[in-house]
Amino acid sequence: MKNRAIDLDTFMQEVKLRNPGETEFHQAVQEVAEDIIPFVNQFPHYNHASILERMIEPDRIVSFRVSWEDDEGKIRVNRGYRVQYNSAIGPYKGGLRFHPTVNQSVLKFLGFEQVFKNSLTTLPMGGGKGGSDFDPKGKSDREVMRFCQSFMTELHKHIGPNRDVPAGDIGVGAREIGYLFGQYKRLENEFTGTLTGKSLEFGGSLIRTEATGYGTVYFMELMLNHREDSIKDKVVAISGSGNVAQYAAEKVIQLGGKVVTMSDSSGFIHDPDGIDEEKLAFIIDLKTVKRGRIEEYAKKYGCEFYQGKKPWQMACDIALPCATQNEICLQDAQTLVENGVMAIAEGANMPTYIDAIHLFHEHKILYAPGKASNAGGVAVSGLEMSQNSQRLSWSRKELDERLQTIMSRIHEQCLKYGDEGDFVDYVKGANLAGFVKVADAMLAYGVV
Ligand code: NDP
Ligand code: 2IT
Repeated sequence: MKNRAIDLDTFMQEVKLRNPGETEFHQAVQEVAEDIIPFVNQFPHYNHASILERMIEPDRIVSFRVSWEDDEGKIRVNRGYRVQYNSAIGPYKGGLRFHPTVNQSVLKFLGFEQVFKNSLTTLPMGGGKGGSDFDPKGKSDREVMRFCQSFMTELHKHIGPNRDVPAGDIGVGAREIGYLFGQYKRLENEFTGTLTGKSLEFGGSLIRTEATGYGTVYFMELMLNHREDSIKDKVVAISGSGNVAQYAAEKVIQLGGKVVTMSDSSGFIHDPDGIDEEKLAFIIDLKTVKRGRIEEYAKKYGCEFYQGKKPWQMACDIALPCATQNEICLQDAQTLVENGVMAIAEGANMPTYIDAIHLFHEHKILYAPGKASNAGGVAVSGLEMSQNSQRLSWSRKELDERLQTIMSRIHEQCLKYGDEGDFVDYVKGANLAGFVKVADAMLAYGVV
């Protein structure tokens, strides 16, 4: 019997019933379903094979206890996860997030988006995501090490270079990857490329640290170039001050734009003179070495710090949300539009609510969803896997060129499916292009 055409509301009701309380996951599915449902109704061989229904269900979810001892000798308990979402086009691939807000809904939304993103990179990677509700903030290096070792003692059973290759995300940077990889190697007694984002001494790739931020800005430049414009002389508001925000800022500065805001979970700083390379070096040291707060920038450079506020209230030409999910609500979007924003590219995953995306579209503002614009990070992770398999390392120049080529291929795929003449719908373009490759692989495998 053949499936009938799918209706978005009925489909979303079913998703909510089957995944109760998982609001972030519902949001990520809705954003994709708005584009995919009309498409699978138009090309019913996908619908008849229930491909979308299969794609929203993860292959498996592993959830486990992580016990560890703090510096006072107290035993702490956290919860660890790995969501292995889809391996149709390659081994599961995606980051690990350590943050107190981590739960199954957050990791399912991230894993689901990762499937589409990894497909867009043109590299052979499936999608997955993992992490823990562990909060690295305020913990000593030794506490972080003991947590990572305990986490990996369980996770190692489920990952491997051809099975599942984790990397970093919020709260997981070079320090954590070092501890995680060290424990993986000990347990498996093998030196493989099972994690990416490794340091250069033990199989890491040049440009991986910069890749997500650089890639986001390359994508922004591609969108602007398509409208015969560029980043040069534009005023840019960035949120976040972690890995992605830092290197997005660096690339904007290199391309002649003026970065006026950065933020953390306490608030944002506004520097009307612009954050230059020297000031950015202060932020990178503050955040990655001293693990301090962005407010210290305002004290050092005598500019304004807005406690508990988001940067979107400041006038800008370009907005680059690079902190976390749901940081641009409808009201923020309205303010951005009123202040004349011309383009948004997401460095973070799902930082924009759906009604805010619709508002940008109504105003024909260039808007790149994270699954397209932040794919440079996982793309260079894919290149780290290739280098590890070859037991070679490529030069910075070669990797930066490959990153730029991948970002322009993603842009081309978005145009292929999202160009509507006077406007490019990058959400639709990314969703459809990401979907088709995975869906066609799943069709080839039969009913799995
Ligand atoms: P980091 O941990 O390096 O930095 C996160 C930044 O976001 C910090 O400034 C942090 O502030 C801020 N932040 C985190 N949670 C919140 C919150 N709930 N409210 C306000 N601010 C918050 O992470 P990354 O830079 O790696 O990741 C940032 C985003 O980019 C995430 O959405 C991630 O999924 C996405 N991403 C990351 C990739 C990567 O390669 N690292 C690849 C693709 C996407 P504070 O210091 O106060 O916690
Ligand atoms: O969201 C993401 O794409 C990442 N956190 C990077 C994943 C990776 O495997 O490099």
